[in-house]
Amino acid sequence: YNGQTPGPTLEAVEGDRVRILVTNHLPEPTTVHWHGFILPNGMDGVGGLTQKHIPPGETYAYEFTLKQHGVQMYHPHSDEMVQMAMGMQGFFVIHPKDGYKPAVDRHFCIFLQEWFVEPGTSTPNPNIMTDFNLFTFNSRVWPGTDPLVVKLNQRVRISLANLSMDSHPIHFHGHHGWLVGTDGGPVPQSAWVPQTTINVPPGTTQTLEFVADNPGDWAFHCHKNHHAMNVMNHEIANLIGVNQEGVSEKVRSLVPGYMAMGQAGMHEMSEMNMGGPKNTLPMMTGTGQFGPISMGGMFTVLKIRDGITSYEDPGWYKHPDGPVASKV
Ligand SMILES: [Cu+2]
Repeated sequence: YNGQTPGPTLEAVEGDRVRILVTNHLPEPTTVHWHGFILPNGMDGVGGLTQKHIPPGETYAYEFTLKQHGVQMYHPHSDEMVQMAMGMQGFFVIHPKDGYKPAVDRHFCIFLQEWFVEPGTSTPNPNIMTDFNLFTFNSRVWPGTDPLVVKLNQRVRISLANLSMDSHPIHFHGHHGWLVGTDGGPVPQSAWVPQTTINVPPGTTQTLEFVADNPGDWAFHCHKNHHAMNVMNHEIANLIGVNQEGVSEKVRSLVPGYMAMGQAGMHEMSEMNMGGPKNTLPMMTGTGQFGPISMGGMFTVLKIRDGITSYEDPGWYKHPDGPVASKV
């Protein structure tokens, strides 16, 4: 949308009347569905059912009044499988007309996505149904994901949206938070459920709120372990505990450069870059102040700091008072 994925985050206030012009620059028809909106049926954007598909080159108008508040999505309802797999999706945040209670200081929006990009190619393959190889926050994999920079004691909202084929249980460290809203609207405060992991099923948004009262660098990631890694072959043999002594030399006489790996686990993958076809990524990557972080995919760092004056990346946490686990 507008040359980017996710598309631009649209923001408006409950009660606003909005008019959205959609010009189809695709080589095939499309529509835009306003996911979770209470609106007139003819504005719902389901091609063939509630409107004509928008032909290539034409502009259609959607116009409706926002009768609700919450974090919603927009996406095509015309050749959905291909168009969503190619990245057509975006947030539409409707703010409450009376403000948030309690007031919120920082609000992040993160789209959870999965892709299959054949190594050496650059076009996502929409025909893949289960075995994806790239898992992204706002179309980026760790360590290219943005850090979530927050001032100490701020009240933070993180809205998570999912139009992929799998659920994504998003886990955050060092804090307890609450599920405060979905694409079905706000959850009354009396019903807030304490959480450290928010599961985000396909076709939903889930909004997490917490008070950032514990300074540090806190991991923030999908808890499906294969989703917090980059491209890997899922059909390799399991070599954990297998004595590979002498095997490397024998195989190397047939396959130059062969390395036997995996006997003790996969950590060694995070310390070497084995190279690969163009446009591929190491399976585990990113380096912190204490060594390789051995993650990828849906992973970023929530950086909570006292005394910062901007939201630029403040670098690694310096542990001024706190202990750090170390050799005894
Ligand atoms: Cu996931």
